[in-house]
Amino acid sequence: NPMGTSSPTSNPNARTIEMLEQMGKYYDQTQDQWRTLAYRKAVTTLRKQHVQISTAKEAAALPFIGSRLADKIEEIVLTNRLRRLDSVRDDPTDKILRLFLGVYGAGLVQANKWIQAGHRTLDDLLAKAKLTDAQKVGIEHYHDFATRIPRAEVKAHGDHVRNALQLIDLGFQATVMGSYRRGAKDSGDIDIIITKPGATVSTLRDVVFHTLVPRLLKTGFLKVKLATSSSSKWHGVSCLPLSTTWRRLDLLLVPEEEMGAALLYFTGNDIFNRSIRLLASKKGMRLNQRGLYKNVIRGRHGEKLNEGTLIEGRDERKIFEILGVPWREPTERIC
Ligand code: DCP
Ligand code: MG
Ligand code: MN
Repeated sequence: NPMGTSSPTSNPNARTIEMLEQMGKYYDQTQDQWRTLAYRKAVTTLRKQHVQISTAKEAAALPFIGSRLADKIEEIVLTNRLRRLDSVRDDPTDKILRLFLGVYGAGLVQANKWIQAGHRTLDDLLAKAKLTDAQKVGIEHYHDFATRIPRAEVKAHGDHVRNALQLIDLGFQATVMGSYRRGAKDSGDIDIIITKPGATVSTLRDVVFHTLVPRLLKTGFLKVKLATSSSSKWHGVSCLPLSTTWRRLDLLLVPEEEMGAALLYFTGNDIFNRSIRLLASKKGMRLNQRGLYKNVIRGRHGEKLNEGTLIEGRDERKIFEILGVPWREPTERIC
């Protein structure tokens, strides 16, 4: 439950939801995106039910619940447990895989390589594996990065970045995005959009990458750069003054004319984004983090054959309007 608001005990399917969430979390840790999504959708469906769903048949009749998931729901209600969950929990190789997949930047290929090489613990990796600088940081701060960040602290990181930015140029704006903008009580990382009305991306880049980031690295607020995934993204680590907990921080530079689409994209959540993009493509349009485009020509398999023409990028509300979707507050964009 990303909002941390609803009380699970009030739902007649609370126990089932709890177990399915654990199963979904397991699949998330093993980077099985398809199953993670399936479990999240099933949980969302179950949350909306006002009666207990106790048989596979009842479950399978609901949206987003396939026959295998339906069987699991019946098993939970009948036996109060889920054998699949017990077995994955106890499998030692699986535990190590999940441990290694929790290292920042490590994917399935890397994690399996470490296992193949005989490594079993994070200390093994530090002592014996050849690691990138980012992986080293990911291991040394494994616990910090696995800990949720309380909302007040997310805000404090955002304020710190904004204050430093406005000492350089008062025209700059910094907005905290992601789960924070959706109102979550805690977040996995800190996502910040930086913009300045009228400024080009190259100006933004200049100020942020050549002045702001070096300055904040010097003061010790920023600890280390982990990656720059594109020319307008910075992934790294920050730490509040007087704190010792390192946090994952993402900066994204956005020109004013793309702010609406960027706000929409970085507010999420990821499933909401998928469904609104799908809707755009069904209407012959295309939505990405830069804008909404029309006259997109698609081939017989839905693949796009041209880029289309930009219709709207600047205004988040207008993008909803053009798509014919009633406005949804960020806090309502939870799927
Ligand atoms: N996003 C997306 N699809 C992805 C990853 C991200 O659409 N595969 C978008 C929606 C997310 C936003 O980017 O809300 C920020 O990504 P995060 O991974 O930081 O996710 P959240 O901020 O939503 O959650 P968390 O609290 O775990 O950071
Ligand atoms: Mg986030
Ligand atoms: Mn992020």
